[in-house]
Amino acid sequence: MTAGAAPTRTGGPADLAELRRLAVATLDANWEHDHTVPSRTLYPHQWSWDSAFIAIGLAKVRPQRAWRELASLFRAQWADGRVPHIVFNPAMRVGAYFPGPELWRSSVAVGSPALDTSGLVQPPVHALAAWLAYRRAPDPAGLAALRRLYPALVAQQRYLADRRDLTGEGLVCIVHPWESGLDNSPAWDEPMAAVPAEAAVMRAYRRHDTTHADAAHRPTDLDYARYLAIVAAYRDQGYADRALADGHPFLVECPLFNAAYGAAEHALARIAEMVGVDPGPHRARAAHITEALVRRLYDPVTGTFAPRDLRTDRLLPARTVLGLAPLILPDLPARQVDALVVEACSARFGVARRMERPLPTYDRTAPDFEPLRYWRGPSWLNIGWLVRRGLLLHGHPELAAGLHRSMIGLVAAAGCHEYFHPDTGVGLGSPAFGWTAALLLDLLEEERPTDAG
Ligand code: 9WN
Repeated sequence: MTAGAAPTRTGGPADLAELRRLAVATLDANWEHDHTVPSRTLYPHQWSWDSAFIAIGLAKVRPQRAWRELASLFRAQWADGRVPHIVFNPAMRVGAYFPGPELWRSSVAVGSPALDTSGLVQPPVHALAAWLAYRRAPDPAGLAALRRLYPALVAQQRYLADRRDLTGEGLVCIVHPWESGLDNSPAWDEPMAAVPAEAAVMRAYRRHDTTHADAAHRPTDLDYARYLAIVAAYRDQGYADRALADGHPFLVECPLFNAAYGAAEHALARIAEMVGVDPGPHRARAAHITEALVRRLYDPVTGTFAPRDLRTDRLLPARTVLGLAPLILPDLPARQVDALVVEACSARFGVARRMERPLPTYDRTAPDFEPLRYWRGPSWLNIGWLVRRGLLLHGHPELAAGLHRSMIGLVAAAGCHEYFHPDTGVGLGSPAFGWTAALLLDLLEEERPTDAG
């Protein structure tokens, strides 16, 4: 089915031209001097992986903005190369987002930039985004932007390789669920249960998210108490990674984060070729990451990838959509590709040529599947976009077309929501969400990604 046949239901934009207009209008409305806010209400600052996805969508319609989006994010890169997961807009009123700069206190950390930021990172999808933005707008201005970004993208990878590979085995760890981007995924339930905190901690703070979104669709107060406890542990070490091995409360190797880390080296090899640098070292690193991912996170019993908890050295049991993310690696071996296609097409995730229900973020058959709560079931466009890309890369165009149709159908019916009920398609969270609009635009372009694009 083509995008033109996207289902339309009452209340949603009717046709493709209207969908395109809605997406562009959403991105324009969220544009804030040099970046796009994910949402004016829920997330009024700049977020790291949001900006990467947004740049991909902006490239065709607002190419200059696509490059400004990435450039503004990288202006907040720390001296050690980390790209912070939030860059705070100083023009926003205090308390516009919780937790704000007063909690992160980045300005007193060694090597932090002039702007207030968080001290965490998010999945490094930026090199891939820069490469895809260039493919979508391959003009001299784009090439100049790629040239400027290349050293910063290399430094971002270097930070991860040098500071976050705690075992020396070739994968990098995340130190907070927020770093996964899938904050309250059931994947994190086991390690989070071991983080000491009580829901009562939250009485000292005022959460902002639950004034803009239904509390039943967001993480719980207990989740937030633990999020803050982990931030405090990291911040009180000055965000210095050398202390992580000495009892940091959350240390996990995540399959999505590491798939992005590997895909970044593939993208950097392409960018290096374009800007006249030897791509060989990037190719070698990419191969090393894929090999480590298969060795450390692939579970032959379940036939999918799982996060490894470094505190227990065990694979975590929840079957989440994080396990499908290694499909974005062009060099994933056929054995793992085939197993992930089986997993994707199982009743757990329901990918099919004629998908009847949107891709969920968690195993639909699990007893604790929650279709309304954030990353514990709902469907998100960035995840569908990544899985679709992986299916295309590995020669499954019919399955990719099913996902494509289902994602366009979601926005056609409900608008550019942050996430969607995985059965009914009802829109949840922010109603005008940046990456939903951006990735919808990209999907509407009907590009067929190959290894290169
Ligand atoms: C915490 C901005 C971000 C996304 C994350 C999503 C959510 C923040 C929050 O919003 O996280 O970083 O306040 O819940 O989980 O993936 O980048 O859109």
